[in-house]
Amino acid sequence: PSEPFFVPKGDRKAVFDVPNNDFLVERFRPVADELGTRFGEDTQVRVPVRNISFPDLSFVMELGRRDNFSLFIPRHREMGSRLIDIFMGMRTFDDFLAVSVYARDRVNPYLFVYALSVAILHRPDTKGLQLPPLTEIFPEKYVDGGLFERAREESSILSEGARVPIEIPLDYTATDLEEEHRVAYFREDLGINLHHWHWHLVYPFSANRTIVEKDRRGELFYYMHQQIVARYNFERLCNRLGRVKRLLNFRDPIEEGYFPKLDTLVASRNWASRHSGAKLSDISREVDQLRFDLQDLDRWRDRIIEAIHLGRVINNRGENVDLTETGGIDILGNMVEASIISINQNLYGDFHNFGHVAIALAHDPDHRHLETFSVMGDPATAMRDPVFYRWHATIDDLFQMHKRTLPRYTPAQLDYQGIRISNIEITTTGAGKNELRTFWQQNDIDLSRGMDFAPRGSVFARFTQLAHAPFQYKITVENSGNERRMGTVRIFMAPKFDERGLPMLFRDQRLLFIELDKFQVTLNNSRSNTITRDSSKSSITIPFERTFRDLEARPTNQGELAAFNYCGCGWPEHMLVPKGSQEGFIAQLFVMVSNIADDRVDGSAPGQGTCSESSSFCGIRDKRYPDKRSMGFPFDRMPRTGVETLQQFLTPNMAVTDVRIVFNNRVQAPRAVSNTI
Ligand code: CUO
Repeated sequence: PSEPFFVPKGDRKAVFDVPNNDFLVERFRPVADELGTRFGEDTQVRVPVRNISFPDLSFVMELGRRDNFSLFIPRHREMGSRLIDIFMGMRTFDDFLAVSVYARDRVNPYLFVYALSVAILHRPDTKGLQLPPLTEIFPEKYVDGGLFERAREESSILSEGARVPIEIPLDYTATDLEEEHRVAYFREDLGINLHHWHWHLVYPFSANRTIVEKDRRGELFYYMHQQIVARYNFERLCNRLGRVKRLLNFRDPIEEGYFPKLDTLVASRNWASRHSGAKLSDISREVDQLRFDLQDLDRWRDRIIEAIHLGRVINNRGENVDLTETGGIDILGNMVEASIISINQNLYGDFHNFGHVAIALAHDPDHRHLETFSVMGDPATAMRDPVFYRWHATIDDLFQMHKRTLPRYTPAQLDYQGIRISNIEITTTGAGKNELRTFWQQNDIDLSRGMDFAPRGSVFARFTQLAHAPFQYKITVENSGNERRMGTVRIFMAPKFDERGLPMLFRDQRLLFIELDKFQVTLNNSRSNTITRDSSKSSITIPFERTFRDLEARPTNQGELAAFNYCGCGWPEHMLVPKGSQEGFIAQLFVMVSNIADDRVDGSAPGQGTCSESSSFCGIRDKRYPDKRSMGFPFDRMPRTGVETLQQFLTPNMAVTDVRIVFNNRVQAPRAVSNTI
């Protein structure tokens, strides 16, 4: 990155005063003054850097400056953990700053930004420090590679005020000849990919245990990715595509090809493509010190499945540990992923991560072509590739296998005695009752932080995304008890019909329910409590500004500071509602008010605290997950015997209504651009 990572965008003209002889890499020493002048022009802020004795970075520097970095490759992962440890181990902020500046000029930039981001998210003294969006640091992970030449052209010929945004067409990676391309707008959405990257920063699977061991992280790995697959399937049904197929046989050719058309600016390479019909192979790459066979994946999966069916796993000491009704899923999540807190990595391996690796290296499994991994090897880019969803459908299937072994929820567990929902509806301004509206929206992002060019200043890329009109839920609830009572409102939506246009079986539909919102309410003891709630308040989303912009406004008090950076994690608000269809896609809206006694967690509640907007997907920093129920409740388990349809599943504290999602193929011009231009 050409901009100093630490300096907020408002104060862009800043340089680091590095002590003594340690200015940039030694090779550039002869031109140091010249460089200092060029980058120091108009300097307003000088950041002094302490002279400290620097830690040994030799292991971390074994990854070349111009190589790509993958969290999924164990050796890279170890380097990441080492660097995170170094950053976390600095006793004061000044020491941390000094070592960061020192590392920045030596370490591979992808590795550096990853480790620095994790450290900033977890150090107590950097809680208020903002992470710039990754789209700005490494725009090449998000936009068509051809764009950068044009951006350079624009910037070198025109002054900042005269530059116009460079438009990225919606369809640039494929055509409709490829069926899968119909859902490219979802896979390639910048906000979705930023969310996924940020989620993995907040929940790294490899680092110091104190960072990794967060409340219910294994379960959240399951739930957040289950919801991604559910949302993708919902989106597919809107586009007349069938639900995504699991990747069951690792020797079968993979039908879905993907040509990302992304460059790596650092490595000066294209991200590798995968042709349709590509096959996976055993991996043997000296360069990555990586060797494993597809049979290892088979073996790990067999052992995981055996453990699920036995209802217990074997830990590192050879002892049996039961997969219990509430805690089993957390053990499985960490074990399947696998995170360093896997209960037994020798036995259950590294199934999910090595699946990413095998797919990411399908084009050069033994490094004979000197190629590196493809988009599946990086959480910042993986969701672009159709195979991501096939892989995560496979992973989710393991979790569902476990969920199918659990006792079904009884009506008593689902119901909330004395609470009855009498009506639910959705209102969208300018639309009929229970109608949702979607359309295309253009937006601009600044590429300049991630590019080193002169003259400097902003250069914008204009991209097109799905969006929806804001809407409101109105829920009428009766409380027949004598007292006020609290409850948790849980709102989900799923397609009503399957691929053939037939009403969905509940046992299939429950896996397609996507969470829209979750919040606590107090109900008066009256016939009708009316609850209204804006869609923008959703428990899974963060606002557009949060996803894409540096936040200019600094938080004002300690409490806000504490939670500030969790803000970057969250489903982008513009992708809350699936696309629907022009004729109107019929979905079912589900609302439930559950009994607070079974929901409440001491000291933590959904959406409470600053920057806890996306608490359902991201949790809340330094707090327990704010909902005691199993994640995905009430749809996470098989329905009780006799329940074949959604209607039969309902208890009085639940309600369902049909909604239509109407898509309009018009493109809305960009909203007001950020105040950073
Ligand atoms: Cu998020 Cu596979 O875990 O990418």
